[in-house]
Amino acid sequence: MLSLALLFAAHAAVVKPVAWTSTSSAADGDGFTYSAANVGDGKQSTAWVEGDEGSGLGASITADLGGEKVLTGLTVWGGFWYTQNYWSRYNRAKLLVVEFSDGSTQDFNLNDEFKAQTLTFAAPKRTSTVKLKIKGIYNGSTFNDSAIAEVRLLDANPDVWVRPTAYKASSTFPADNDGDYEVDNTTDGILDSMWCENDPKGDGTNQWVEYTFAGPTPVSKVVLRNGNAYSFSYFMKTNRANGATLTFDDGSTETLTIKDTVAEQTLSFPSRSTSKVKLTFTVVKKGSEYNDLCLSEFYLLP
Ligand SMILES: [Ca+2]
Ligand SMILES: [Ca+2]
Repeated sequence: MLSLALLFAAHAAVVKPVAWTSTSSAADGDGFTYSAANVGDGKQSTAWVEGDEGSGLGASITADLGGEKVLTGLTVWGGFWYTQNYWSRYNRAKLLVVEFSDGSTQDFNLNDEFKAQTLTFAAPKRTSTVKLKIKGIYNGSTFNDSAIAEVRLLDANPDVWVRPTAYKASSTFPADNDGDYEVDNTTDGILDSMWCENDPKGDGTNQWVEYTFAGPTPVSKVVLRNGNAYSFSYFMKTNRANGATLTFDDGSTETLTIKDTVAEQTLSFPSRSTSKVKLTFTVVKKGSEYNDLCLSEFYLLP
């Protein structure tokens, strides 16, 4: 039973709430907003921060699903993820109580880690709302305010994309205060997490990433977010791909023309069955500030 539940969590489709609300939120300022909507904007760097007098114990956020859905769990980016330094300065949830629309609850103990954590429900749950209430905290070093950066609600439907079982890259930029730059950041649904190359001399041309599947799988399109998709401004500052070659496990290739846009794009090619796909960047558009090629999101679909 347990392994089945874990399997659901690892291969579940994401349920998008119609709205997030909170019991309180901190006043916006210094270019930051702290409303509950920030936990559903697809960015780890934006967070809900509660606005209570105290530490945030008892504060909650609620997702309105717009009707009943069956959920199997959720993935939470606990704390304020603007940078790892900010993360350590704000309170993080230690005990999170998940409450459903029928009033039933389940408690989850979170690790104090700068990492997304997937919480799997005891059984698939039919509900129209999901409330996350902070009942225990890890203390921040500077601010006595609790934060949650992002929440993704999961159902039992399989992914519509092909989930890789392994990732590889020609090079990877070392982790810094903003987090890491590993290839699996391209399939986490988060716009401001990404793979970036670490070729000290080049602009990213001929660098590559590779996605391996559990076995031969039909693929005929990719959905991607090019470059650094944190914002238009960061997109323009950072190298992004304008062309690439897909190489399949039989050695055959397809040429991709990638648009120079921060918006999501879908590119199609003749369908084939393959157990891995290598994406080699052939045309790179230089950013105005950082000479590193990045890719924020990349999904292969049947
Ligand atoms: Ca966010
Ligand atoms: Ca990402």
